Amino acid sequence: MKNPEVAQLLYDIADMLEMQNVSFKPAAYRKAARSVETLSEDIAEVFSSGGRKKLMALPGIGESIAEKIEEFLTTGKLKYYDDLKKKFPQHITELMNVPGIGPKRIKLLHDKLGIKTVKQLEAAAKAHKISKLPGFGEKSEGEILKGVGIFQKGQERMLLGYALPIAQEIEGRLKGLKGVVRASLAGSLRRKKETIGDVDLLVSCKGGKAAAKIMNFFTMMPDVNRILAKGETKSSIVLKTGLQVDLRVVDDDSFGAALQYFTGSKEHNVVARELAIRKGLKLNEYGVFRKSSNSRIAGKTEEEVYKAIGLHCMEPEIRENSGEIEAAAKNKLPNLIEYGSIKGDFHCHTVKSDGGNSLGDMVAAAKQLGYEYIAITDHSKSERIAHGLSIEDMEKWLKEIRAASAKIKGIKVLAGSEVDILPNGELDFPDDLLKKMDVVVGSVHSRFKSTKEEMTKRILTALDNRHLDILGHPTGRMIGKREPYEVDLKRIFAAAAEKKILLEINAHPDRTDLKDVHAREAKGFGCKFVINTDSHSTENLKFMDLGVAIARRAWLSAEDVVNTRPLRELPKFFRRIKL
Ligand code: DGT
Ligand code: CA
Ligand code: CA
Ligand code: ZN
Repeated sequence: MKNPEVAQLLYDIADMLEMQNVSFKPAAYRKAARSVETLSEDIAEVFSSGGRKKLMALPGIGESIAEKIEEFLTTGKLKYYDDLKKKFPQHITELMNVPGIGPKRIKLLHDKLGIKTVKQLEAAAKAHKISKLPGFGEKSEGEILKGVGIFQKGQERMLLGYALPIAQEIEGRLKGLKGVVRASLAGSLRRKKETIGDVDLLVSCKGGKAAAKIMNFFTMMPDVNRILAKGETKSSIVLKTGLQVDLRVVDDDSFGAALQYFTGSKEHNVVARELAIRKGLKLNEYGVFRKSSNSRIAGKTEEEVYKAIGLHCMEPEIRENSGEIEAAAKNKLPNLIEYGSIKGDFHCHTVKSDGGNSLGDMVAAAKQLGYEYIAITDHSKSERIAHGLSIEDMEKWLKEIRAASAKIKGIKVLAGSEVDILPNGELDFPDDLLKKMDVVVGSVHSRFKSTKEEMTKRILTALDNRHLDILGHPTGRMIGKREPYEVDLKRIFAAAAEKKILLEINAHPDRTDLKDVHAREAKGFGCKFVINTDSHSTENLKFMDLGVAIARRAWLSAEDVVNTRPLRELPKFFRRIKL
């Protein structure tokens, strides 16, 4: 899938043109980038199926940009981009990825202070050189430092949603290799942590010759950029995407023990090992052993390893030493929500606002996933950048959705909106319009820098609105790009539980919001949840499992998550859904 790469290229061109004070063109490039980003098909396939004409049929892409995309897709390079880049210091594109500073400021900082890299930017801010420049102040200097921090954090760890498909593909290749008996993801990826440091993979085989062959295959894969280490039992590589992958090969008899060990977390393992010691046993990556005789009593499966130390086997997602070992010892483990148990999505966008696909496309894709229902929730009027709908347009759109819904068989299409929660806490549409919607998702999209008290009051006011059904992405964070806003979540959870407002677990990999620990805390308040993808294309609907992973990490059961329920039960949770 070349779409993210092509979109990034177009965004970078837009930024560079803006730095040169070119007018109009940057906006055109951004529009095209957005179009490619939200495209559900692979842009390379679009091109190969109909050439430049087919590219030009995409929204926001004219002849000149289509030509550039064509050049990039066919040659892997773009002369226009390379020439443009030559006019800027080498690391300028890296600076453009620091949140909170735009192209104009980057240019100013470069011209006045000679800043070319993120490191130099950080040093200048720390030495208070930036606040002395005209147009900057102490506040913007502080924000730049914050941006640098977010950038660096984002560089170190990769989002689960982006790493998982890459890792699963490699896992699949290994499973297909001759000599491999079992293969599995391990580490933070298997626990489905929201960001991961590196990918851990484990395979088992019979005999040393097979191990050497597996390692050869692994280190010679075409997407390997660098080999960090290559051995009989452990190898590490860096992929072209920058992702580090560790592979361990073990004898099949100790696969369970190795999987237990390398799944972690480290904190979980420490407690498990102490437990073993107290029972006169020794637990390591090779198995469970009797301390006295050093004879092995378990190792082939995780279940038998845990059983040997007196525990029921825990799902990987909860192995964080946050109460799971105690629960496993007492046979009180939670019955976690299952992957694939979701029956619908309550938050998605179409081309009517800022989505990339039509209503028909979205509904067809939802049907393909086997859903019983899908809510169409385009943006409200204040969301200008996202093409929010005016009151009149939303009235019309609701009617269109209902008309379409009447014709579609096999899935219920619910009409709704993602309505902005305005700074004063009011919803962005009047009550008599909200009344006509099946589903109202309320979200904060502005003034993220309010004080904690202001933001808490704002959201509490919104929760008082009896037309609100779901609080969308409750903390507003974008991992690596925007910190969550300050808000008193305990008060929000208490109010949501009391007023029966559902909390969203937004499954988009950049958001995962609520996050695991917060969702678990909210459950303690008696809150109910919906897992939504916030899809801006048919492709995005597939993020649902990431949301389920967060819910599992939050110890949630199917009963806690409303979209595990069949359509006929929805009226119990939504005031205006009628069947
Ligand atoms: P990451 O990669 O930072 O997202 O986190 P993990 O959990 O994948 O950590 P990683 O890749 O360093 O190691 C994989 C697993 O191996 C880890 O979850 C538990 C196990 N492990 C690694 N080092 C140690 C250790 O020093 N002690 C114990 N008990 N387990 C370890
Ligand atoms: Ca890891
Ligand atoms: Ca590792
Ligand atoms: Zn949305």
